[in-house]
Amino acid sequence: MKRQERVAARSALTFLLWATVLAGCATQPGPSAIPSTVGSADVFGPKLDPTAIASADNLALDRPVTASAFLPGQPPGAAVDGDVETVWVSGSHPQQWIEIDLGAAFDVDRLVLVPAQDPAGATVHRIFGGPQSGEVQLLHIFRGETSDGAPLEVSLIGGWPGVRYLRIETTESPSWVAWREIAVFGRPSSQPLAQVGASWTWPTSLAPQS
Ligand SMILES: [Ca+2]
Repeated sequence: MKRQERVAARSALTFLLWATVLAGCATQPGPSAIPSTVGSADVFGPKLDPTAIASADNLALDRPVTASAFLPGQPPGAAVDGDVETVWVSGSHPQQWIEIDLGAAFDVDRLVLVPAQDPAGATVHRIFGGPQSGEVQLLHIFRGETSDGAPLEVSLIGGWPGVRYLRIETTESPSWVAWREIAVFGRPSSQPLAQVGASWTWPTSLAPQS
């Protein structure tokens, strides 16, 4: 083989190797494959701090809750009572939703969701928030492998502004939709609620990725 042909053959082989590596990267699921809102970070299965969920800092604690459905003895309020042993159970597979009224507008900068799930597997949870029930926008999508009791968490520097109603819709799951606990953290919104409601636009930098 002439030198030029050997060089060409090596180049072709190098190209094929890189193409194989890149194709492998594109199909390998992993943390980087989980979409997250700009400026935030998803954490699947961090060590749970029960005291934070049951503390007064949890804006969702004991707030009014509605849901698409529930089983007797496992009402929507069990998802915001500060106790991971009590569970809201919809009694059905997706799609199901639960909505919390925080009682006032907050700039929400952290969510912790503790699923009740059997079996473990791939789930998709869409998080909506807004100043009014029925006037909510998509904030974030959790998409990944989840299991019973392993918290899902998202944090956002600066927070999602003007959120009074928080709605979690589960669109995919191998299990009945159920939550052990939903905890919400943030600070009073810097914008008056009426003003937020009258000019409800979502900053491009906070637009969720699907
Ligand atoms: Ca609970």
